[in-house]
Amino acid sequence: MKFDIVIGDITKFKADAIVNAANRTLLGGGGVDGAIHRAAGPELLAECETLGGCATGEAKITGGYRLPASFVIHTPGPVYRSYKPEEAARLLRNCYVNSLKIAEERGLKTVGFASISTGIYAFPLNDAARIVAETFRDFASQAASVERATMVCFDEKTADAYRRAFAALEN
Ligand code: AR6
Repeated sequence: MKFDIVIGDITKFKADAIVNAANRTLLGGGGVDGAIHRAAGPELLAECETLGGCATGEAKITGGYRLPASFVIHTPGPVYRSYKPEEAARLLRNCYVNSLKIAEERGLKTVGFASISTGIYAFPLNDAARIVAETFRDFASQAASVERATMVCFDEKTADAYRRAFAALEN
């Protein structure tokens, strides 16, 4: 599994699945979650309504409907201030690991991730980027179907944090 970074709108990203920074209701919200629901259409909410929510750090998959992506993996990240930092870090790592596990179970090859928890949920960006870099590195050796995990960053500042964290792994 390779991992990389692009800047762009994840609702336009072509991949087998995109990963949504959801909340525990899975019924939509603001930020990237709102954008994904708007772009996918009402069928996405209808499917999400059947799922019964999702615990923080877990993940559930739906169709992508009107999105270019075939599937959406929904994962509620931690609200940073609701946990001790180590627990927030563990939960954020779980978001990425559980999303990748679902992608593996479905035999998916390409997965685009939103920057989970670093917007409204206020997880410090550089800490989140380091956790993601280490999680991707650790998962890469066990990945069978997933060939590429891409961080789809909405702005330059976010992309830069992931760039630096991925580069730090190589040193
Ligand atoms: N494409 C890619 N990234 C985006 C897009 C987009 N179209 N729009 C925003 N981002 P956030 P969270 C980036 O706040 O912190 C929702 O209400 C954004 O710049 O969307 O996990 C949910 O329902 C930031 O870098 O997610 C939850 O209640 C990143 O996506 C809550 O927000 C994540 O920011 C989740 O908060």
